[in-house]
Amino acid sequence: MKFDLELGIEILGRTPRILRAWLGDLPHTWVYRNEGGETWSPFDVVGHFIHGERTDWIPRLKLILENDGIREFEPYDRFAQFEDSRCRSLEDLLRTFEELRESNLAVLRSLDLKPPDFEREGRHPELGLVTAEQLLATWVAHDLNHLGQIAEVMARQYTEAVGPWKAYLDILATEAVLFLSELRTAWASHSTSLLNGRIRTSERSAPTKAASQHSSAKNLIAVPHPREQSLLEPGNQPRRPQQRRHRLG
Ligand code: NI
Repeated sequence: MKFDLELGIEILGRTPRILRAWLGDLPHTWVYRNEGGETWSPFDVVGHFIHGERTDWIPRLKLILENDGIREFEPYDRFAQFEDSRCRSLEDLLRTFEELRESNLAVLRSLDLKPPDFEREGRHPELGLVTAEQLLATWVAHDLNHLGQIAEVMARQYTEAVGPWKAYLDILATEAVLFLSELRTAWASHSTSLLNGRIRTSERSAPTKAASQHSSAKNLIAVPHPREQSLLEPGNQPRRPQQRRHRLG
């Protein structure tokens, strides 16, 4: 789906309300528990949202518009929330995030971006040149990424409590279990396809809609299962990290 600013703002504007409705008056047991080790609790994730509002999205957008690829972004500290959130209440964090997001969306609208602005570039310390549009799309996807992380850490508090139903719940699976499951699916699908002699390399990477609708017909290609296709792409790693954090900022 191509990026659209108004559609993106629809998500960005909702995130503070989602967090308040979800966590606002939730018992501490849900809010402060992580998955052990260096994993994040829902409280940590809210702090991370705040740090992004202060140092990442709008400051980087302004840098792009003012310097157009010349000045490099400041590296993003993905662990700053542990210090910044110390001794603060969840209510305090939620209110801070609401205010910062509202003010940042007001700034975004006031910039009145025109089509050429979306193509302007910034220099990321690790990724190199990135466009304003990519930054804004990442802002939206990043919100959803960490909302997913909150769902994960909360669901995984019941990893043992659900008993045998754990086998049916992807959200409770460890990375290793998911990878093995995907490998099995990929191997089963791949073996069948090879036996039928229906795979052609060029079509593997770009199955057509018509082909996927009629894959049993004699002269049509076998369409890889989406999981298989994903695994076969060069450089693809097991799909799910332990938590939906991100390596880069
Ligand atoms: Ni993040």
